[in-house]
Amino acid sequence: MRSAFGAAFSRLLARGPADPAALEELLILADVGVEAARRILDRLSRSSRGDPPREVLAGILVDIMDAGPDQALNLSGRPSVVVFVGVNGTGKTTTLAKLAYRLGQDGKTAVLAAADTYRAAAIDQLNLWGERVGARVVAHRPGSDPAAVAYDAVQAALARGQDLVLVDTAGRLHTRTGLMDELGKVRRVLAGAVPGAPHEVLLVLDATTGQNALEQARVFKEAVAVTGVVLTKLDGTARGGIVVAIRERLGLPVKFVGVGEAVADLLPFDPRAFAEALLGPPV
Ligand SMILES: Nc1nc2c(ncn2[C@@H]2O[C@H](COP(=O)(O)OP(=O)(O)O)[C@@H](O)[C@H]2O)c(=O)[nH]1
Ligand SMILES: [Mg+2]
Repeated sequence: MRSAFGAAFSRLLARGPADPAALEELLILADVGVEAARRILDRLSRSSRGDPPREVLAGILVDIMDAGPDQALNLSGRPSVVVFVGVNGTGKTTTLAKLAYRLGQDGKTAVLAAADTYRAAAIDQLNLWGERVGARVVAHRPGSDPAAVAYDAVQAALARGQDLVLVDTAGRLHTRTGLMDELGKVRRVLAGAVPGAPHEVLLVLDATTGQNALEQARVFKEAVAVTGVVLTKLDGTARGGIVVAIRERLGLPVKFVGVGEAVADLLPFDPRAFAEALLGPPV
């Protein structure tokens, strides 16, 4: 995340209690959202007088963002099945490949399921990533049934004793029932194939779309049982406060952040480090 707001927060919080109006404005500019900003200010006003305001604010932000045990990826399955959902262009396919790469560094093997079957290009893209990260890709023809692809990918993982199945899906929001039907079927097929599957349903959100990402999250949360969020393109925005808004408004844990287009540009979300980056260095 670029630290454009860090300097402003630092200045505001450097000497004693900050002017609440100025702080509220800054929080909203950082995409924390109007309601979350109000609640943060409210908590700040209730903190004891002597404490350094920057540390109190950092503590409040960490408290909101930290999901405790839900922070980590659930890898309890054999194989663990992770489904990626989100609208087109948010970074689902790229994130899936980055995660395969990251877990591969830990010695874990993954099968990639090309269950975004709407566009031939989407299947080609996943095949390319599979080659790059050294993971097997299961794909059917364009237009085929996404649930059948997911099923075959699980069977391939079971047959080869692979640790993970990462399922790419199409991101269509325009027909909510279509999305629900399709993802519901994928989910049922996965649940029937592996106990506890899907172990994660990760909603991929583009940080540069700001409050719009929050609205997407609300719709997807209604349609499918989302277990966590990946916030991509944080390298392209200074308004990282959207993480706070996601936690505060939707209660979803942010599990990873995307910080670039390269395969290593996916980081586990660290609430403390994130709060420090948002607020800038203490002065
Ligand atoms: N700068 C940046 N670009 C990203 C990040 N994640 C994904 N992208 C880019 O976003 C575009 C769309 O990604 P893609 O994975 O195809 O999105 P999908 O439609 O949701 O599958 C691609 O050009 C990616 O390289 C990120 O963290 N940072
Ligand atoms: Mg894609």
